[in-house]
Amino acid sequence: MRRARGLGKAFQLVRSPKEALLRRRLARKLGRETEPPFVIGDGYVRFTADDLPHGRAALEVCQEISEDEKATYVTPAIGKGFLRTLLTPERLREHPELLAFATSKDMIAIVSRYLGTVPTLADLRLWWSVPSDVPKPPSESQKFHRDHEDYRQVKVFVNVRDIDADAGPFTLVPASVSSRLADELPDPYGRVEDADVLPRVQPEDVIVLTGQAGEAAMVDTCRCFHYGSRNDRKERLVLMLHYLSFTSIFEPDTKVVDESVRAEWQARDPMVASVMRARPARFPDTY
Ligand SMILES: O=C(O)CCC(=O)C(=O)O
Repeated sequence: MRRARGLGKAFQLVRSPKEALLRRRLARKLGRETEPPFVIGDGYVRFTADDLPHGRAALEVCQEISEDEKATYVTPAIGKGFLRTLLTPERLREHPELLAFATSKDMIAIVSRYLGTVPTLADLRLWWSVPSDVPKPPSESQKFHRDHEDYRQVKVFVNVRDIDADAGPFTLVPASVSSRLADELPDPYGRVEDADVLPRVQPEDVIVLTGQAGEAAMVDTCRCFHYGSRNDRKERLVLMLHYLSFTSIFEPDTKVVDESVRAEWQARDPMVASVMRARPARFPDTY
């Protein structure tokens, strides 16, 4: 898996070397110019929506639209039944606060510092995890796993409503502990049973993102084992932002940040344009 990932990244680099280089340079420049309010430590950091520009406004939009979106939700033919996406590209266009939050200079400075490159915003979703009503054994992303888009990536999770233990909170193991755990597991790239994880880590190494509406975290889901949506009693609503390096192997198949949304944001400013840029692309000469 590590070798396949390395080859995939090399391929992306060969496709657009100039862009990859410029993004790295820009990340260094941003680091010199912007002192972000916090940094991502051991593969994750907790914060609140009020710590970043437009965070409160984005949270309020999600709270406002979620009831309507739930009422009109149509189950898609494919996808996980327990984890639903409420936001549509149309809603994103109607509520610019969401992309303003996702592309603020502070947000991009934090993610760029962690990734070493100015990221692309691969996706932005309002996730609705629906209760199963009857207890079921965890399946798919309800089991411990790591994502495979890259060696590093950043997902941001903002609690849209209060989330307690019954609402299927996102749960993670910090990167350093996950790395040691991966060395001990027979199949560290697959879905892993709790029985294989929990005896190998300390209870305090299992970080559960319960909290009030507005509490949030940034998580490197490639380095940190994690799961979520194990909820058989209460629903969970979270805003999820997904940042990738330009050279990441793949992006999500279906995206809320689609080409029409990107196109409208390209003109805002060079930084936003670069974050919203889809692959493959060339940096503008004026950049
Ligand atoms: O919160 C969840 O339901 C799990 C999501 C997940 O596995 C991921 O974002 O990679």
